[in-house]
Amino acid sequence: MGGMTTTGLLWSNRYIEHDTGPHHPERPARLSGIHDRLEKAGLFKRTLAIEPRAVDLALVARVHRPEYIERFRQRVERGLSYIDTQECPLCPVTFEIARLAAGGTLAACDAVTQGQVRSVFCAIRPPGHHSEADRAMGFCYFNNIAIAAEYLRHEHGLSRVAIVDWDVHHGNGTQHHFEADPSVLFCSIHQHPRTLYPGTGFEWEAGTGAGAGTTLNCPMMPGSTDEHYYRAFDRLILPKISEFRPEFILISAGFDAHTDDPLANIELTTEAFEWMTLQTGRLANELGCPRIVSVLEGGYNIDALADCILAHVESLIALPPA
Ligand code: OKP
Ligand code: ZN
Repeated sequence: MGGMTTTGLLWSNRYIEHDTGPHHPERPARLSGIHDRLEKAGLFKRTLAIEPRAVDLALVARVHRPEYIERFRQRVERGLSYIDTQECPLCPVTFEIARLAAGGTLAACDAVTQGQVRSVFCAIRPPGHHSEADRAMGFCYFNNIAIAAEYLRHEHGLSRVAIVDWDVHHGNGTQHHFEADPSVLFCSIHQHPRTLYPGTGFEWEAGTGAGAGTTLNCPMMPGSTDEHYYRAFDRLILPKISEFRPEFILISAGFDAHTDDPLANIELTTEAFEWMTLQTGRLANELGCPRIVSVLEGGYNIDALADCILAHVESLIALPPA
């Protein structure tokens, strides 16, 4: 298989245009920093370039209330400086770039389902996993991964989609959207909610109604290391995915559990992200579902972020063919 392009890279310089102001951790430099590192490693040559498009708002409306979508659009149009919280600042193109972020994940899903590549990493911002049906939260405006999962279910007709969220913060928006839905498995590993934003993601949050059992939360104590994460993956997350037998795996790939990240207190090395990627990919092969789309969420130390993304994409490329 030498030389065959198996991995796509969704990239657009337009994601740099979402301007969060001078002191915000979720800043444009996150992406420019990644670019230089990936370029030097030759990654743009070893992956298939995938271009984003602006998401159709009807697809956003599967996840967000039309009132919220309209309020977001209008606040940007009126030049207001934030939406719902000052942690979610607005600039003149925030609405447009948020549409491009969600649309990017859909373009990635298309490339994978059409068989152009077996996996895609989406280097997008703003992130999405905290945003709820009717509000922006924690740097997130549109829930990119939830919009992608709904798209796979309804536009591509899939029956079972698994989401693995290893951002250090709990993906509250994603969990709440799929909590009662048995067709989407949501597994999150994050710093314990008693010690970190957003304060949800306890292990007893395990799904509701028909969705009972298709939410899995693995809260991790501050100071947790690679070994603690490996144990949670081996004992809880991988068996859960196995049992669910997904047709497609989406990763909410935040890299802020890295030990050098300024926003949290988990102590992962770069190798842990490589390991989690390889384990997820190998399991996907075993299940006969090699299709993976990974979507950037957090990661706020730019050097660590670039290292981790490089390791993550290299691991996607290195996965044995299904
Ligand atoms: C976004 B993502 C408490 C500060 C919390 C929000 C952090 C959002 C992280 N007032 N700040 O999950 O990386
Ligand atoms: Zn995070």
